[in-house]
Amino acid sequence: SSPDSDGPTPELEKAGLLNKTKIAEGGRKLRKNWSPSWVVLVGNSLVFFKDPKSQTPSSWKPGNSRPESSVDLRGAQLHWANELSSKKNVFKLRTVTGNEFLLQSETDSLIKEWYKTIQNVIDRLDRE
Ligand code: I3S
Repeated sequence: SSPDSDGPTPELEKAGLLNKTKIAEGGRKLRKNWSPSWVVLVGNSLVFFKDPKSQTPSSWKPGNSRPESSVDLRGAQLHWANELSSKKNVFKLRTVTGNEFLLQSETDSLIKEWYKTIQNVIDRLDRE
């Protein structure tokens, strides 16, 4: 395929370490299992990688590491969800397909930035 077949390279909006747990898959509730995740917001997707700190230096090669999973933000819903956890600074992301994730950080400013940036992407996609 031609280099342009996927369109322009999507813009990298944000990347960082957050605590993550998936709580529903296709609307079906899952058992919580919190773990640190390297989260990358690029184009219309939130992409999750294994915590780079839990890997050996040689296993973490940016651009060479396979995502654990990724979330299409089109039609997604974002809500603060401190009632869903004993942890502070928790928000819930729900995809159109009924997958639900909680994301959390101990750092107030950091989680607020993530919330704002993800919401901006969702709003942009809603207007398209
Ligand atoms: O909402 P829950 O069920 O109280 O969530 C806690 C549990 O998932 C717990 O694991 P167990 O399945 O072993 O009970 C986790 O260790 C906790 O982190 C979960 O609660 P928080 O409040 O951390 O989201």
